[in-house]
Amino acid sequence: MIGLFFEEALLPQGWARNVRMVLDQGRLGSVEAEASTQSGDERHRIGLPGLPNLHSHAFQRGMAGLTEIRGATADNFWTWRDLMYRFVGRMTADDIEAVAAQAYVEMLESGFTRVGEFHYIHHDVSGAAYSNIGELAERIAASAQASGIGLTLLPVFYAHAGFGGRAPDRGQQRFINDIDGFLRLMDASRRAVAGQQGAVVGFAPHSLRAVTPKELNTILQLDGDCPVHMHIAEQAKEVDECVEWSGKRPLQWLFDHVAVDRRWCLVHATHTTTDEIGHLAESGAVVGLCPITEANLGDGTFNVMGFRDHGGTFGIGSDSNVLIGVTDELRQLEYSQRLAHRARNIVAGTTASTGRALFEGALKGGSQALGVATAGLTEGGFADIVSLDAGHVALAGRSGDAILDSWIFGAGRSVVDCVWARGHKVVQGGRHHARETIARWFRQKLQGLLAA
Ligand code: NGQ
Ligand code: ZN
Repeated sequence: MIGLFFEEALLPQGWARNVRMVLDQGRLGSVEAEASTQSGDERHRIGLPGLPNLHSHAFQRGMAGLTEIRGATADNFWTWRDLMYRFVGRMTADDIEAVAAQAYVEMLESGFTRVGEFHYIHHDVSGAAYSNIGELAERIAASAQASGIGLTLLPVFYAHAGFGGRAPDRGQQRFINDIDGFLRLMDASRRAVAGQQGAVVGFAPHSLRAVTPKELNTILQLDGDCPVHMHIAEQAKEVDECVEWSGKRPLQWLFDHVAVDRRWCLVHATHTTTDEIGHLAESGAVVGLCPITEANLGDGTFNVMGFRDHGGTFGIGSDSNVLIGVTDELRQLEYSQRLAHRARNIVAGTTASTGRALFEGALKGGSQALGVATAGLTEGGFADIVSLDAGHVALAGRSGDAILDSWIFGAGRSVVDCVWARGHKVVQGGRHHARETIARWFRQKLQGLLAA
């Protein structure tokens, strides 16, 4: 058992001084405030819980920065998606594993200790099934293992190209399963993570575009308890097509046909009416906001104010992984609101510190969405911990909430010192222990991919 001592740490009940934590087999055996150090304790100044990253497509890290060129036609989400499909079309299983490992290292170095991998590439480059349907789920599990990040694996059910059961496009062949295939994929995914402490398997109907109502109903009967994630109402065109198909907007349709509750994570929910916002908050589902990706893809701005006023729960995800960063996501979330409303300190509502509201909001919502029962630094919870470099100039003279505000708004990832994921210290001095080897592997795969 390892003892960690923090001069100041953020616990579920708030900031506490002289906090001693005992790490016991990946969990927090005890958390005691106003404690004294014991011999052998590792001492740190500032301790925070690690954050869950509730929505990632790890493979997209490999194309970061490669779609920022204006094409001949108007550039938008759909033209970006065509480029993304082309990239998918070239990635081998080895490529996917290396790129995911790199993404997970970067997540850990920024302060994410668990990832919700919304995993939808299931077949080989030709679109044919691998002999093992869990081949790529195993690659994702291996990357999580190599990096040490906690994994909530969300195998995706994807069957159609658009509302009304439209046949899939050529670029979508690697994603497609029928219900039987998906059931086998679920079994294989459970086997793929079986050896990993704290791993969770949920599932994800990709979007209302990709599943029919009948298919959705069938897969929802799979398991009464695990997390269910779905993309929804991200693009205006998607809302229009849904209305054309059903007479209802996507969220409205979902609430009318499915019992949406706390096990759900609705990713994006960018385009909502006031009614939908109220319903969303009351359902207890988590809204999965991916602020950097939503800005990068030109999605629009989620109605944080309305949602906050109804007591809704949100979490954050790095989605396309064009840039990976805890502080970057939280800052972008708040700034998108400030720009839209020409006001300041919006996510905070009535509480005082925006940094605190962002951080604790993302901790609570992310934990719920990823199937982690105990959020934060508390006895029995996972030992997912981040220490900050108190000597960083951005934190000069800061304590309590000002640490979070200054880290998020005045600095960034350079303030992260150590990160423990399920009790293993994987980042020290801001650097992941396998940073060099994984980066070398990633570079080698990218050179091959981009030369092709
Ligand atoms: C995805 N990404 O599944 O990677 C999607 C694009 C789609 C985002 N929505 C594909 N950000 O939604 O059809
Ligand atoms: Zn997504």
